[in-house]
Amino acid sequence: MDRKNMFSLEGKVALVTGAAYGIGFAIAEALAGAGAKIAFNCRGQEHMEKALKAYQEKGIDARGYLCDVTEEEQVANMVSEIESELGTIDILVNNAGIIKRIPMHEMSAAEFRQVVDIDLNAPFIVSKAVIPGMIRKGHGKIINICSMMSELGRETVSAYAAAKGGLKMLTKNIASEYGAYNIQCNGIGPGYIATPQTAPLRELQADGSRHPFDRFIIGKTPAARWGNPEDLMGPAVFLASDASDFVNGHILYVDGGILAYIGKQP
Ligand code: NAP
Ligand code: GCO
Repeated sequence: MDRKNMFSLEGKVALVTGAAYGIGFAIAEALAGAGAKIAFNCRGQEHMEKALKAYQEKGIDARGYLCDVTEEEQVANMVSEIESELGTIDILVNNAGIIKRIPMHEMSAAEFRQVVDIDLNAPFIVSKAVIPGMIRKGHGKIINICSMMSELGRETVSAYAAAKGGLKMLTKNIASEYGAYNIQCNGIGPGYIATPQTAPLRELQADGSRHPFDRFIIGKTPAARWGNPEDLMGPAVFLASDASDFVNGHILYVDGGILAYIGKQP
């Protein structure tokens, strides 16, 4: 390890899934800032065009690929295109994800399956596609974006919690199975982050007051604030870099202290 540049990603190729905006975009920006070449994907052409413009405005020459991460053939084609255009993938961030907030007894099996398909099956599919290249190269970094719901449950998010709990264990299993190939697989568990995914939980009420859930999270977070995607940038660079070569199977919670805190007295 070059101790002076242990956080450098110069010469590395990073794929960040679902990085058209939100947490994925911030992580891709951080990895680019550390020197990585960036590939990202999403499903929507409109999202793609806006994302490419946003990356260019930040001086990042990101390559975008329209790909549904639940579709194994699309993922295989995307990885093949990245490898021919940028080189073998050194860093994979499984970030793409959705949530459905529906009481479990009202949720259809199809809705449950859709969340698990994107949030758990897809990280398996994409990791399976990139690991052979990492083995050939003799190194690799896989970062799975987990959640508070990898540890905790709450009303209406049964599918999401099941998926993110499974993603925590998939992270540990990839770490176990591929550590011998100098591949490190870790998770980042963001707390409550202000992105489109959580916008419904922060909507102002008709009387202009804060959403009850917004107030709840402020009370459950020692930092007394929502996180921003930028709060995840440093942890992502750390887990993508040589500085974390002996960190494997770890979920790094970036939650402002939520998991450590019983919560403010009402
Ligand atoms: P977001 O704003 O909803 O962005 C999700 C991204 O994933 C979008 O770029 C979306 O683009 C893409 N995506 C969704 N399904 C996809 C699919 N099947 N194939 C390819 N791309 C897909 O979400 P976020 O808040 O940034 O969250 C990103 C990740 O962090 C998710 O895994 C989420 O579960 C996790 N997380 C979020 C929070 C939070 O508080 N925000 C906290 C903990 C964990 P398209 O729709 O165009 O495909
Ligand atoms: C919810 C939120 C959370 C966050 C995140 C917390 O409805 O509870 O969407 O699930 O997205 O996963 O870590």
